[in-house]
Amino acid sequence: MRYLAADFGAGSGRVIIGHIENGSLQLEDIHRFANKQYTSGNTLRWDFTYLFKELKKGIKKATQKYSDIVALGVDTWGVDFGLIGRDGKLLADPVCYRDKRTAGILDEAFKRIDKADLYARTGTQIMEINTAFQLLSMKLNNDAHLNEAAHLLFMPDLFNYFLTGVKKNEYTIASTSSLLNAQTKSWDHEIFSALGVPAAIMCEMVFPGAKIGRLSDVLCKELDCYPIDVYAVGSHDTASAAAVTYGSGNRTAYLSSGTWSLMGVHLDAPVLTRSAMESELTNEGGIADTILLLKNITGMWMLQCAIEEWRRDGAETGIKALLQQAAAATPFTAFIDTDDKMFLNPESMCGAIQQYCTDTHQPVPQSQGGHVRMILESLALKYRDTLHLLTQCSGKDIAALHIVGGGAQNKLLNRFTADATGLAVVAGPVEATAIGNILVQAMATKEISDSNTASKMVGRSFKVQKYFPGNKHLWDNKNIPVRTNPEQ
Ligand code: LFR
Repeated sequence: MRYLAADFGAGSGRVIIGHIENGSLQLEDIHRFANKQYTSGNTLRWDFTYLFKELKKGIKKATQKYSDIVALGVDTWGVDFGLIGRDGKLLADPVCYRDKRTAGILDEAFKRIDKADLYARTGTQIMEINTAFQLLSMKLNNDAHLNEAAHLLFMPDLFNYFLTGVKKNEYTIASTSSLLNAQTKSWDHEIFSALGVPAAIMCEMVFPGAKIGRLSDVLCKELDCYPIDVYAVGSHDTASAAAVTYGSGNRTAYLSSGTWSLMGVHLDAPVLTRSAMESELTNEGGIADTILLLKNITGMWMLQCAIEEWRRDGAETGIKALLQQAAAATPFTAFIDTDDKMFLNPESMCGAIQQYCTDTHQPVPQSQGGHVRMILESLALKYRDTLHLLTQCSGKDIAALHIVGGGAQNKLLNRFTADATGLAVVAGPVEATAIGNILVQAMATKEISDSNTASKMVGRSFKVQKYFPGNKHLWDNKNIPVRTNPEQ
């Protein structure tokens, strides 16, 4: 029995086959592809047709190789969505959360709903990118597609719809929207009416493990493949990745490290306090009825943009060499708040970094290695500060940190993180999101009995690396200077 995980990240996507052999989970990469936003007119969008084509390629390759694929699950980044017209067609490519349409939208939102009330209902970190604010900006611009829309499907829902013809909203991805009530786990109609956003476009909610449907006949014919059941998984990539860290123990925090760094703790119930709101923590849906209290931190995005910029300028250095240069660069020259709005989607990331340093009276890094070191050290400090907030708001006494995802491969950052936080760090597996996705499918088909068994299987199946803190004293007096003119 084999499972297919389709995992779409903001920078790349992959289709991975999983199967259980002698109590251990085996993975096989079957298809990988790049992902990137594109600009059409003034709008930043995702190329859904291309992404769906790549998913189909993955399904075709997998079904040609194996005849025993029983299930498929899709996970993606959060908050973004496609609108479906009355004729069942996608009205336009989904807009990317980094698009400028939501710049300044929070002022408009809070004229309509009280910030603390919104947080108490949803428990969602208030970020301009959230679905609720994207929809509000469309409404304020009298957006034709919003007026025409019959259904809203979040990114994973959209793939599931094109695979099966079934329109559902999955809970974990819905929990990134700022439209979901954290206690009832259903749409909060008062938020819709306060913002003037139509609740009628939302679909029936499904939870991880629910069967959505089967690959449609048309698709099976097109791909010359046999039918496969499509399941709702932790379809928010963060939920799937965090699922892999359940077994790490009650005193271990997790960090899902990719384009974003999602750092948090597993809880049974949401923390909807003012202090959680002020700490900018979010309560997102996890699998198996848990809550992920976490912070969205800008992660590898800055590094990805800087590398892309050096490549465009013909000054590309491979990541390995860059990390070596960073390791040799002078420590602690400057720190940036990676979550400053100026880094969301700047024309030049290096330019934005320089601006931040100038604004905060710090020396501007000169070399590529210097830039990389400063980004990584700043991230490590952000992790340290976030752990304090998580401890305060959850009451958990955090003793270790489990890093999963692509960023777990960054040894220099892992070392900085152990040193800055003073915690033991466990790093890996890299493909946590696909693993979490597959585990939910295997629980749905009853090949795995429950999440405890799933956690033990993860422990047996994947190697991890350990880092122990040293030099904490060097980090203790370091702080990230805040810009005093953040509106620019
Ligand atoms: C990570 C992630 C975060 C979400 C961000 C934007 O990939 O899903 O959880 O806040 O992307 O959607």
